[in-house]
Amino acid sequence: MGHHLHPLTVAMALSGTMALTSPAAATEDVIELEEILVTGERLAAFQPPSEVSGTRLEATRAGTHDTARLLLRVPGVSLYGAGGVSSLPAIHGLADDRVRIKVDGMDLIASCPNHMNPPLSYIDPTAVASLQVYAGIVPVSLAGDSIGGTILAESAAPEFAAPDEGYLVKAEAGSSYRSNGNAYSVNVAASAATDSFSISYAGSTAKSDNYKAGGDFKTNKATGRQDQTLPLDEVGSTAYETRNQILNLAWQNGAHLLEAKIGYQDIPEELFPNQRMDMLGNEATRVNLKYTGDFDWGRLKAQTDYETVTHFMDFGPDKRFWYGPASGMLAVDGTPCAPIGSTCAAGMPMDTESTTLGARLAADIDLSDTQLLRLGAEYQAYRLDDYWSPSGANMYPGTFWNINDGQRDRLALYAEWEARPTPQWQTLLGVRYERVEMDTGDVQGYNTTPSAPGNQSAEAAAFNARDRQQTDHNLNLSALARYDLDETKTLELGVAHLVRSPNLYERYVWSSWPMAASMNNAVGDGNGYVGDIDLEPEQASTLSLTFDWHAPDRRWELKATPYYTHVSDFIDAVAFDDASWKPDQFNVLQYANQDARLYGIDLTGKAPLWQNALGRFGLEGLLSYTKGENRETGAGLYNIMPLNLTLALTQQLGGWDNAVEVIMVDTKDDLSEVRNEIETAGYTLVNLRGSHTWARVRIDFGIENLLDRLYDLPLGGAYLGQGRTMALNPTDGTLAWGTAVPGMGRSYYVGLNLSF
Ligand SMILES: [Cu+2]
Repeated sequence: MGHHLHPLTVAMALSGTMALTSPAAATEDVIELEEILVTGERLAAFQPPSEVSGTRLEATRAGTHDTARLLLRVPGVSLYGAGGVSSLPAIHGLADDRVRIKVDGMDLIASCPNHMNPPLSYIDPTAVASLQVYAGIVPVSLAGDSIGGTILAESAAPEFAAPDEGYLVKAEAGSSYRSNGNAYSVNVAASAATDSFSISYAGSTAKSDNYKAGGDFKTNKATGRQDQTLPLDEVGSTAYETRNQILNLAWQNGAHLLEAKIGYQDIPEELFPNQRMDMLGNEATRVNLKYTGDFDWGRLKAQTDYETVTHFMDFGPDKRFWYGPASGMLAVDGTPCAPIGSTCAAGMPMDTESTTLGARLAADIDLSDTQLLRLGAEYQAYRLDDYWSPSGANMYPGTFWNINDGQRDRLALYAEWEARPTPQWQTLLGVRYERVEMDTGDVQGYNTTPSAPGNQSAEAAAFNARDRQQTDHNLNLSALARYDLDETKTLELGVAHLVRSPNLYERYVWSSWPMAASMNNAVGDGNGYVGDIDLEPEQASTLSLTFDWHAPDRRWELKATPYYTHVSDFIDAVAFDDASWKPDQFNVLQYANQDARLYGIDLTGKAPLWQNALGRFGLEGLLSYTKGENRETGAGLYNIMPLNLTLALTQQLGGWDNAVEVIMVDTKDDLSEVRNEIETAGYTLVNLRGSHTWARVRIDFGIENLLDRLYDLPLGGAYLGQGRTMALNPTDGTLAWGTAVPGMGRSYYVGLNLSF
């Protein structure tokens, strides 16, 4: 915690001025690495407040296949629960599309009405070399169409052989096992390089069954127990299987570096405990071309990338079971009742297809030894189709077009000035303009006759009669100043005004038919959502201060970051129809602009305790508090992580690195009323972690939730992991409102990594 690798790691590697050893090889000589980098410092880019890389990254990724979980101990970050590899990071209470997430520089977009395939789900934890987090205040060169902050995920930079070395050949292999859910993963990486050409490949696969909670959680406030088709402690719809591959080619010639990254992901199954559907197929292909050049005047970076996503949803096994015997309508085990028709349905296929084209040009101009000017232009063209093929019963006879030919194009220009007027002062000032243009084609329901269920025909006709083209002009500003009072105290002050336009689902999802609306839900609360074409962009103004008190060598440190954000036109939700909205149930809601504010504090610290024959002992801590308020209703904002504290007692001895971790989380009772957000109780968890590093071998092991506590995930949403999920509020005892998704019970994990 608070351990800080120098951010130049990425900047230097990208600029091609030095080839960086992979973090896997760095292991114990992290300190040395820092020193090397610092000596090469020119005007340093503003350090991101947090970075996860090197040994810290390796320790964090043992036992998880979800890249977002690598951010769990980053100050200010909390995670919305989703599928096993798709958690959505929130920064200071703002999540999902409100956070700019770049994977190897690409702005990836979740193409799914439930945001099941968010950006970080496209890179395996074992392929990540570093994660940098900017909370709230973001330099405009890294911001854009987001208000909460920025997360930069980078895979390993290319390595080249030294000029007199001839060839460089490297390989790495790893495997992990987690007892809860019987989860395992395998990853391999290999690279070969001359002094000018480098080729590398990384592939990984991970698989898990449903996990088990620390006890029986299926007690439903409304109806007693839910259907008992699964053991009472088994969390339905938490299984997954993923496959990720990256091929990276790079050429280096003097001060020029050209990189081509080709990525392919195939997720045959990822089930969702807080969604009514499951992801039964996700295929993404990416090509990413990047040029970096060093010139007398500075550095030039050019990048273009193209991604296609094919996403498919239907009911996974735990959601399919109910239908056979109870309804007499749908097949139990997936055997289709043929032919489909008004009395026979075979599931509910939902397809989403998208393409994303991105292009970026950035110039870092060295004005002097102490001043840097960054100029940049970015373009992104996004296309999305979301359609549901006929499957019978009410979902019949035609195709339901949720979004037809959705378009969202962004054009951005920015200028950013960074300076070090005196050795103690560092300042940054930037302005960024974005134009966001959106449009979509005509829609239709399954059934186009006036008697179709849920008012489909009339709502489709009204939507089609509207002009749906929208253009937003968004102005972003940010200013940061850092001042070293002396070698043990640093003060940092930031102000930012950041703007995000609504996404395609927020503006263009059109049906209030509960069955259809409940398929559109990006937050896992079980409600149905209807869009609003006239939504305005969200505008967030943030003020943040960091006081950083530390030993000159950072053996101990204490950091406090209080922050305040006011969001005008925050996209919250209101009842779609006041007359039918009820407490303690799922409802149909509509996105609406409302004023909101968020404030809180992050506290982190670490201190050495003692040193004896058993090693060096230390204490690390992280405390986070966030409060979110809807200023119009006075209610809380949805999914705000309650007050929480993580303390770790660490021990280092030779190659051993061990820790006892205690996590304390308060009750979540500051709730979004309109969403009928479920209260969750406070809890304490104990984790044990160990690792040993040799020159070419690293082993990680541990026990998470040592005491097998049964607890609800505060940000896990509503449990929809089994039973009859298609009815909004079923009355037959299955899956009523009121059960939260529980966290994982006791779990043993072990991970092994070898490098050659
Ligand atoms: Cu989906």
